Amino acid sequence: MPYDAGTALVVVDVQNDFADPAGGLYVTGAELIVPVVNAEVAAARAAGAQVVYTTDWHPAATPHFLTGGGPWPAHCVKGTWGAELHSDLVVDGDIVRKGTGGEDGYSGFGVRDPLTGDERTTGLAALLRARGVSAIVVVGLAGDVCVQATALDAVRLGFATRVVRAATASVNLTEGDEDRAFAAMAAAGVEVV
Ligand code: VGL
Ligand code: ZN
Repeated sequence: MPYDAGTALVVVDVQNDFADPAGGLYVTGAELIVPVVNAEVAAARAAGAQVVYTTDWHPAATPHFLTGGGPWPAHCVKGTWGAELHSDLVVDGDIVRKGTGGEDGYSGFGVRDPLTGDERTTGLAALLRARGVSAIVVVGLAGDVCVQATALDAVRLGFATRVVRAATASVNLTEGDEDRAFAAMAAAGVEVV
């Protein structure tokens, strides 16, 4: 990908619970994208682009989890091994946490309380704008969940947005979710490469 100082690479949720086969919400093939993500990090850094990492960072009990009435097995509980970034990931930039108050935190830009519908920003957009960023490249996990939500929000917020599909892996909770997610991103104006 072409990077420059006005571009940020946003690495979404490359955490053990998604990326390690022993993780609580393992995404099939996710460990295989880590070197692809690392190559993007290296290219971004070499071009003077920002690199920012998001992390799903949930309390132990949340309506986001099956135990609280939500759709997901427990994952990325703050302070646990599963919430740590994958040990092979090159980490060279700020880390933005999402879902810390028990909300759904699908997008790196904002979270939503599934009970009240209250929405709150993570501060990512402000951080990027303060650094003169107008374009973002999104990679990471999962392609059909948090990558999709992050990329759609980025377009909505006015960033020129690309997703590197080979640097993502998807949950496919329902067969075809990944293809539908990439079609939706492309339809919204995301450049899928
Ligand atoms: C994610 C499901 C639940 C993700 C986060 O990072 O894609 N997926 N929470
Ligand atoms: Zn989550």
